[in-house]
Amino acid sequence: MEMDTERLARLEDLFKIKFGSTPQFYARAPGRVNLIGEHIDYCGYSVLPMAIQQDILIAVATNNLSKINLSNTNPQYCDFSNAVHDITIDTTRAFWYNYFLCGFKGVQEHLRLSETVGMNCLVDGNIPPNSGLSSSSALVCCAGLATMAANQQTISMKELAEICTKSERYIGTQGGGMDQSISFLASKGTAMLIDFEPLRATEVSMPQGAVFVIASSCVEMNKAATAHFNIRVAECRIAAKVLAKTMGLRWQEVVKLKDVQVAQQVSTIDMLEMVEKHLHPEPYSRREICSALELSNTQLDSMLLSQNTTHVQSFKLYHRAKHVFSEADRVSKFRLACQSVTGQGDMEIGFLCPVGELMNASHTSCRDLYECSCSELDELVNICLKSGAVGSRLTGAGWGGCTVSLVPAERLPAFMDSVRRGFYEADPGRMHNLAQHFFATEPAAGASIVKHY
Ligand code: ADP
Ligand code: NG1
Ligand code: MG
Repeated sequence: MEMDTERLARLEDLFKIKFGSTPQFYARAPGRVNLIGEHIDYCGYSVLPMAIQQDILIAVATNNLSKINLSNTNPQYCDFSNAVHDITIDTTRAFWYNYFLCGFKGVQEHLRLSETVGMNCLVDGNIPPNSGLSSSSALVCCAGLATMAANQQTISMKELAEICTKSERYIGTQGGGMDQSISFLASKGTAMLIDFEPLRATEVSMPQGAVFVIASSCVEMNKAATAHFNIRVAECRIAAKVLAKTMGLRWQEVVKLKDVQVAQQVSTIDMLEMVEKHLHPEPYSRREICSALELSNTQLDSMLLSQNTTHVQSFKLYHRAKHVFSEADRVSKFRLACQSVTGQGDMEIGFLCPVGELMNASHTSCRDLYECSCSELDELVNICLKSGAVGSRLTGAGWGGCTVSLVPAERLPAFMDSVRRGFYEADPGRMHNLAQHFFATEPAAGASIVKHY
């Protein structure tokens, strides 16, 4: 696969200066843009992301000191050192190196080696951080891959995705497996439908003549430093139990919203009716949830909440469940719409509209039902649509970060110009490093090890 040899050469030089030796190999893991299927991976539903060119690249050499020595080409991220045994990850502070430790620890536990080898690592990343493009998982996955290679072991990409999905949770966020799966299973030139349990990645060709453009709202949001993300995970978990119990299903066995649908054997659209019938739009208090599920407050905390969500007093079950079931339905429709558009000889913009409409509906649902947008993201989506996109939505967890827009290729230059003027030039702070947070993207390859370049 192609590698930016200049970047590798620069990294090699910096590694020599830092550690006094030549790297033995390089590990690379990409970020991703999620085209549709937001906040549903942890509910068991399929999602449709593609890898982006931006990645985390780590230069690695083993050491015989049984130590992990970490350094970063970005001086904002401080050096860190730790014994290979005894890895503890502090969930109260989201230090950058904790994401590395997540990947390291996941693979270490999986391999169960009597001795894990020490590693000197220099990390170089170009994914805009805290922006919904999955810089966190790229770092976790890259660290996991580097640890596997340093110990001269082989683990399949699928297994690595599952290991890193679990081990990123050491940071405190209780995510699904979208980010780690696409980082390991992506292949160049195609988006992927990712199914869970069992994990599967299926290529989905994108319509010809259409370009996906990523634009940052310039608002950063670190998911491990805030409770927003885990509150949504908890709301979905509680909604699944309450819904299942009210519907007379075996609710003790239900964990995810998809479990309710599977137990009831109906479509995702039918589940929207079930939500109308069995849940109420007013937020549920702790007391109501405890009484519905026959739990004490302490049991609610330990069974359904996490360390950073035990303070939450009210939970919006109806709105979150409506988002999840409708978004799961949009993912299937998006895939079908792409299939029917691909292969149309001369692409007409009209063909793209159904695909774009699904992205727009996804954004509206994220904004109004899931409440994971913010005013800057909403403003940017509106500007993108006025500038010629046929669809535009927030991507990733939200509360800041990036949008993804579907733009007919012939409109691309005018679109870039109009969004630049309408959103970025309106605030000089947004113009800083513009090319890094406003760009057209193509599906990139998944994670890999590079021995020589
Ligand atoms: P994202 O949406 O980018 O995944 P998260 O909030 O999940 O955002 O995690 C981002 C965190 O990942 C950053 O705050 C930082 O700690 C870490 N990170 C991202 N990129 C790098 C990098 N190049 N070097 C070191 N740490 C990084
Ligand atoms: P971000 O914050 O964009 O990396 C998170 C989760 C995903 C998924 C999306 C929302 C992690 C590592 N990632 O992604 O699993 O739930 O939000 O669709 O928790
Ligand atoms: Mg992340």
